[in-house]
Amino acid sequence: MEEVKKVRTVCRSCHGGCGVIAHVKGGKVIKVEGDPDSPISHGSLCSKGLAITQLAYHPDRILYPMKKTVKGWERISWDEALDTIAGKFKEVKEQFGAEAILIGQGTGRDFESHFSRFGNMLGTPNMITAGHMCYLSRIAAALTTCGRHPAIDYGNNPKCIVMWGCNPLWTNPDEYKGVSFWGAYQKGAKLIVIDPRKGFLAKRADLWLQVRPGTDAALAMGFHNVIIEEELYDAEFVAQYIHGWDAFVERVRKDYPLNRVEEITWVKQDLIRKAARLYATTKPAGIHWGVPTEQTINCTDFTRAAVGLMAATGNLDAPGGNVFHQPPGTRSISEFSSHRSLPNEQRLKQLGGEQYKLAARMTIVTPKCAWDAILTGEPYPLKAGYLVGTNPVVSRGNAREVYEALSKLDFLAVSDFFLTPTAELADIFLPAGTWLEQNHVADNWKFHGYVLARQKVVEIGECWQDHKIFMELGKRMGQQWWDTVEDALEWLLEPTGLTWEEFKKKGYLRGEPKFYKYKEKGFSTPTRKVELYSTILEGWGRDPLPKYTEIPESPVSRPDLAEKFPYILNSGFRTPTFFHSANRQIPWLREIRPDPIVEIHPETAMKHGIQEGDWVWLESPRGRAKERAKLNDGIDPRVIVAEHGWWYPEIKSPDHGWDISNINMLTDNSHESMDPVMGATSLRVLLCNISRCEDE
Ligand SMILES: Nc1nc2c(c(=O)[nH]1)N[C@H]1C(S)=C(S)[C@@H](COP(=O)(O)OP(=O)(O)OC[C@H]3O[C@@H](n4cnc5c(=O)[nH]c(N)nc54)[C@H](O)[C@@H]3O)O[C@H]1N2
Ligand SMILES: Nc1nc2c(c(=O)[nH]1)N[C@H]1C(S)=C(S)[C@@H](COP(=O)(O)OP(=O)(O)OC[C@H]3O[C@@H](n4cnc5c(=O)[nH]c(N)nc54)[C@H](O)[C@@H]3O)O[C@H]1N2
Ligand code: SF4
Ligand SMILES: [Mo]
Repeated sequence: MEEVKKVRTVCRSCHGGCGVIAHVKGGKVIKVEGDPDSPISHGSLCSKGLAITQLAYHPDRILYPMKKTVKGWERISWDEALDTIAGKFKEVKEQFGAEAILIGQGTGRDFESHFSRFGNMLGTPNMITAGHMCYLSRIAAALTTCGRHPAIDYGNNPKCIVMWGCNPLWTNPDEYKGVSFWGAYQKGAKLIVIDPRKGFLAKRADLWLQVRPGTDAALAMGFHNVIIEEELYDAEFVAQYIHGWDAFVERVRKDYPLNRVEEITWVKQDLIRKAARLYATTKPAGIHWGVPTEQTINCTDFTRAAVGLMAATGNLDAPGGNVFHQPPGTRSISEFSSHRSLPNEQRLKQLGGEQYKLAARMTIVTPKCAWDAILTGEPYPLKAGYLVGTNPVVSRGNAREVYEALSKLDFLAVSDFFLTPTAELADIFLPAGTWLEQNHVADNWKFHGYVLARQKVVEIGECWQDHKIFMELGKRMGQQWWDTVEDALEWLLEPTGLTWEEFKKKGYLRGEPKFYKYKEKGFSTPTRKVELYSTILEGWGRDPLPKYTEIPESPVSRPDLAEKFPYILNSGFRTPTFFHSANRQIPWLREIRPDPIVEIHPETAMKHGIQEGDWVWLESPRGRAKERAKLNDGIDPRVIVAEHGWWYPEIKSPDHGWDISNINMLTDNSHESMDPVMGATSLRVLLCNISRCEDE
């Protein structure tokens, strides 16, 4: 019998981080299990991580490069694929300038260092990611306010946790896996949950605030109101370290009395008062906030107001509060990505850069500006694109427009595991390696203070890890890269004194924890203080103080539209089995959740003659999508909660049913609906109607 070899590595079926022991037999991974020594996951793995063997060895997975011909997809060599892409890109660059090439990724996939280096060296300022409305938007707002991202410090046992629009037990996002939260909660922390839906955590919370979707910025200002009126703030910190406190207090007193906050947010004044008191008087207390707070016009203002709460209560960079974790000492992503190689005159051409200044500061383009440029040729046309690990036809706002725009590009290359609806629009398909097939210093883009050794376990077909694809494509474009993927990792690790081989053996590195760092150096903002009054926003002619802006498409702002579309659609509910548009073809996962689910209140169901399990149409001014109704009395009857990310891999090429249950057929990406400095798309709050599908 052939022996089973065990290899220690790190998962990345979501944003990644969980430690894995992969069991290999006969050159194939036969199963994975949790690594008990992982500082991130302590032996736990979720359903998506456990199902990696079904993904990696899926019969539909594409294992070699392909080109599209009149007869359909045809296998080609890596040389032909990369030469074709490089040839096209050179042509476009010569004729239209590098800015006419769009490169795009989706959510954090642990290759952003290579993605940005490739883009910068190519000379295109037009890089789209999910960062305009996810995570990077939070980092950007935090940078302008307090200089760095303040992550909740579960390791030092917060006594009060505010779970603000986040569901970490299912989503395990960014800095923390659900298990870290659960550990702190089990030790007796008080729990405040702010969520329009009564889920697992809301049911266990000491206080549950059922907020109207999209109004979190107003609620945060309501918390401030209580903290100011009852003098629950840390007077010493405020006096020494907050810039613009008096102006802020005036704003809060004048514009956010609790009766107005109740009217905006639907949360009773008493409950706001109780929650603000609990947060402000329990020390230490941490806020863990999630992506729904970012996917509206209030994206930047919410994060700024939330950072304000951490600062005013003295919980900023305090153990068990919200802390600035120390980096682990490797080279940073910005160093790796060679920022300076993007010439300033190219930077200035960034689409939307004049309008979305905060996004421009992070060198990302809100995708709407890219679609506009392709479809209208204004301010200049985009001609070619390379999309890596993203399925925008399903994952971006206003899917119909995305589809039209990508179809209109002269040339598109896509790297993925499968032929998704987006990949079907490409001219060249590149087969990417999964996390089982890559060497990387993982998690180096996160703010949790760790880097982790992800080591290659197997090779499958002709798939290459994306890092290698960027390198080899880059070299063909005349860019400076290292000879091998591992050589680049050696350079990343160099300041730590470890080689890649040594790092692999060690497993991970952690920055030495240190708190209250501001006492020595202040905060990394222009005034060295926490800027509740932002000098940066002021310089851009924007409101320097946080505020709540009514959602442009809500029953309040558009009563006319609400006559036909009376419900608030809260789209993007995550489930433990899927990752956005991924995993619909994985048998173990699809079996658990075979259909797209939309949750409605029983009263709403009754009004429309809908019963549990019925297929229903959801419709907005932009389009419609079909999902299956599930009754839930834990949501407000005025709100509808729908899953996103649905396409049907089982419906064959080329469209795979991308427009049947894709909730982004309904979402809006108009400039009026977006955050004015970040360009965050409004995915979570819009108006819709519902009806039973009569043809089912
Ligand atoms: N299984 C799985 N995990 C994932 C993902 C996935 O698709 N599937 N996606 C990953 C990505 S890219 C991200 S960004 C993260 C996101 O992860 P989270 O930040 O946890 O986001 P969600 O699970 O979408 O929403 C969290 C909670 O916010 C509530 N909510 C909805 N709208 C609002 C609102 O307006 N205000 C407030 N206060 N609460 C609201 C929802 O009901 C939900 O309970 O998850 C990551 N992890
Ligand atoms: N309506 C609505 N829409 C949303 C959201 C919402 O809440 N509501 N959430 C938004 C958020 S927060 C985000 S971050 C975006 C995410 O948007 P995307 O990142 O575009 O979505 P995914 O479906 O995760 O990724 C697309 C593809 O990446 C492939 N992939 C996975 N790993 C790799 C890899 O290592 N290499 C390569 N080459 N391919 C890989 C998968 O097979 C999948 O086909 O979606 C957004 N869309
Ligand atoms: S939470 Fe993410 S990193 Fe952890 S096992 Fe699941 S998919 Fe993998
Ligand atoms: Mo995200």
